[in-house]
Order: sequence, then C-alpha cells, then structure tokens
Amino acid sequence: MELIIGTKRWSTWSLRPWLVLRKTGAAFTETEVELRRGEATKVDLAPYSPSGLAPVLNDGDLAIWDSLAICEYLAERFPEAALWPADPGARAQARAAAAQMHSGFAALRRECPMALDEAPQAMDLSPDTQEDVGKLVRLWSDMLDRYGGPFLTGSWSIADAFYTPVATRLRTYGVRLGDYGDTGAAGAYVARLLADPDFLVWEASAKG
Ligand SMILES: N[C@@H](CCC(=O)N[C@@H](CS)C(=O)NCC(=O)O)C(=O)O
Repeated sequence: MELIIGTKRWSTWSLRPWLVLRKTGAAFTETEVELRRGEATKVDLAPYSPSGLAPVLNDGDLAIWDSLAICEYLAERFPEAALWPADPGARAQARAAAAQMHSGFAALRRECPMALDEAPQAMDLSPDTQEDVGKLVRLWSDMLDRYGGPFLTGSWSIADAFYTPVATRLRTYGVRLGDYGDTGAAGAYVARLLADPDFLVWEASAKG
C-alpha cells in the first residue's frame, strides 16, 4: 500500500489515516507532496489524487481519496487491528466523534493550524474558537468518563486518530483547557495523544 500525504508539518488530514495505517502494522510506503498552497499544489497532487487533495491511499489499483474513507477501509481490511470498538454503541459514538472532527470545529481549524515546527506560544482565541475548545473539553470529558479511558471509547480507535492533530494545535497555541471547564481528564487525554509512539515518529520526521 502507498499513502500519499501532504506536508507533514501541517497536513492534519494526512496525519489521521497515517496513524491508523501504522496501527494496522501493515507495510506501506509514504509519498509526501509539499503543499505549496494554491494552483501549484493542485498541479503536484493531480497525478496522485482524484479529488486533487491529500491524503490518498493506493491499494493495488484502488485509490481512496478521503481521510475518513481511508480509515473505514483500513478498519474493514484489518479487522484484527480493532480500529473501531467492538461494541455497537461505542462504535457508533466513536464514529460520531470522528465525523464531528471531520466536518466540524471550523473556527479552531481556521485560527489554529497545525504547525509542528513552531515553538508553543500562547495566543488570544476568538469567541468562535473558544466555543470550539469548550465543545472539545465537554466531548472528551464525557466520553472518557463514560468509557473509562484511556482513549475516547476505551482502547485507541480511529476517533483518537482524528483528535491527535487537535492535540498538537492546543499545545502549539498554549490553550489551557482548565479555562474551558476541564477538571484534568481532557488535558491528560491530550498528553496521551501527544505521547503516542506512532505520533512521535510522525512528529520527528515532520521536524526533519
Ligand atoms: N476531506 C478531505 C480533506 C483533504 C484536504 O483538505 N487536504 C488538504 C491538505 S491538509 C489538501 O490536499 N490541500 C490541497 C491544496 O491546498 O490545494 C479528507 O478528509 O481527506
């Protein structure tokens, strides 16, 4: 298999399926396309991506071009990796959490891009981004409480891959979750995501 990814320093969409692919234990090659933004990137990605966006997973002659679709495909292809929880209720909630990240948190994503090469520096967040951070704290705290941790639905799942880039954003922009109602569980979850051995491999190579 081959995973086409964007610039590792800031491609959050690429990081998610890359983490999931690592958790399968399958061998894969990665092809990093530098995201130069605008028309140049479209030209660079065109030979690889039917959507003109990264990531893309190539498995034989099959190309899958959306991060969530790639993760779903991997979950079906590698059932032994237990990439979603076995319990139907927990699985539905893990999927809901991943989908919420896939299509939500627009203000946080816009205002706080992933920037793995930048030193952490606190910044003032807009009201919309503050609202997103509050939403994150409530979501994480509720799920960690319900399933007992250490990840959102117990064992690590695709949902946790979807929130790993957010954990880097919170670190980079010095967001103190205690200011948003965290009593410790959400902050500990962020630390756990950032200590994931596969994430550390990605981070080291992103910093090059
Ligand atoms: N919904 C897509 C979004 C992918 C996406 O937006 N990728 C960005 C990189 S992080 C991209 O390829 N941008 C190309 C460009 O900027 O022209 C997914 O989940 O894979």
